[in-house]
Amino acid sequence: MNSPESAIQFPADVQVTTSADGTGDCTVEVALEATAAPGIASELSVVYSVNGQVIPSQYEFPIGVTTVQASAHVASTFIASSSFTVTVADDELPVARTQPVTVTLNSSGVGSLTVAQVNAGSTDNCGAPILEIAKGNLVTTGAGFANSVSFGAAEIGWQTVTLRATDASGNRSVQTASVRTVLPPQWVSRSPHWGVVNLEQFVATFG
Ligand SMILES: [Ca+2]
Ligand SMILES: [Ca+2]
Repeated sequence: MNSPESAIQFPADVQVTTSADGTGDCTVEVALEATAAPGIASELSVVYSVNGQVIPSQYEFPIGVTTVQASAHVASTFIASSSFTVTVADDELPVARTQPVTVTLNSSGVGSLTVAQVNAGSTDNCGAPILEIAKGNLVTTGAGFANSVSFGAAEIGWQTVTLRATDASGNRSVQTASVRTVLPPQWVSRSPHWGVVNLEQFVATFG
């Protein structure tokens, strides 16, 4: 018969994703299973621990790499110990949520739009995602994403911006938002020309 140590088969290093047990959190439940040769299997007990703390054999592992220590006993006699790693990766996309925004140009004819104005509660399963915006309807790999964008007088009317959410693991998603850019009130009242431009854009959009 083999030595008692070789009769114990500890769990191997494992790589899992957060979605493996259902989506919506940054953890995954993993069942740790050690096996023993048939003659001693019924008396095998294995204690698992992480950082010195005993954990159940069915355990919720966080994102990243966790080293698990395992100690095997047969009939209360210590037989062998081992360690292995559980590596959890976040494979769930963030959710980018936008809301329509109105940007009023300032007296210099410039209006700034920030991420915070466009964001309507974007989330990720692993903490708050990084949010950026860019002009236009872009894919996740599009260029020009930044914390804010600005509009000029030539962009009065309806514009589209794209909000991009990036989680800590680099997963990304996008969502567009409608942006209405309007002249400052004093321009509309003082300048019939600018008021007409605004109206023309309005008709083109809704007429
Ligand atoms: Ca999960
Ligand atoms: Ca995620």
